[in-house]
Amino acid sequence: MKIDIVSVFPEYFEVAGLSLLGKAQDKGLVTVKAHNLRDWTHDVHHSVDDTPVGGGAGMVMKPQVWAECLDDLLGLDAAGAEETGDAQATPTERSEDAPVQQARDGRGGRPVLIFPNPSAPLFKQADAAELSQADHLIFGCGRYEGYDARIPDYYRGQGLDVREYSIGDYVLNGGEVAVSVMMEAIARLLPGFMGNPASIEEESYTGAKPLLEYRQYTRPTNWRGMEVPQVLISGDHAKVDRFRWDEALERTSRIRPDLIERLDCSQLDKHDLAK
Ligand code: 6GU
Repeated sequence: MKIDIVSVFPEYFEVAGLSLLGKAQDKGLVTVKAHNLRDWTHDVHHSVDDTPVGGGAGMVMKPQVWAECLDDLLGLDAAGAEETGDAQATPTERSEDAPVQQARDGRGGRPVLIFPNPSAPLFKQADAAELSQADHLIFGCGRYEGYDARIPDYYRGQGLDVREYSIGDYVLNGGEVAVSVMMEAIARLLPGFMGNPASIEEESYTGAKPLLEYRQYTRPTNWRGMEVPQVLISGDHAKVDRFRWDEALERTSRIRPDLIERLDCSQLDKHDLAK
């Protein structure tokens, strides 16, 4: 998988060289490259934003700079004359789906464009799983009060797969942290990324049981006078499974009742339904 990230703070992504993501890069499973959006500016101030049309506080990221950058990363020709005239018009005989074809043939398979946006749908484990199948992801980090809404719309119009996601109901200063979160959630699902693939199977939100996980313990079984639940040292695997499933169900209904509402009831037995 190839990951390109566009940001005005590309240094932020130096961390991608560390930890498991760094190892995955060494193994050739994934390559992560962070680009500085300002490299696609032409003015002396390298400005990437402007005041909002219609008024209001803050600044909005300009579409021209983003498009020059994204066209480059996608291997697309400049689509046409820009409002400012800073990109030359290229009137061609190109057919409707030519840009997508170009993008596909360009750098590593059909790309998916992803823009973090606090006002977008929530990024879920299912999205991470789906995106882990892609060959090429391009993340565009917005800063300040966001980016011109025509940017994602334009690339959708070009036939590209464009996503906008929020990572939760809180406000961050920009998309960088959100991209780190999404990138890690996606990359760890790549085959060969995890040392032990079984640890992915059992996790919360995935697999047959989309519940919060049961609590874990290790030795010593008595620590500072605190015992681990006796059933876990009974050696009775059926009882251990039952105990863990009960705990997962109890914790989920208490902490995340929204997950219980979405639970497939065919996964529950009489014992569960009694509670
Ligand atoms: Cl994706 N961006 C920003 N700026 N804030 C957020 C977010 C994204 N998701 C939650 N808060």
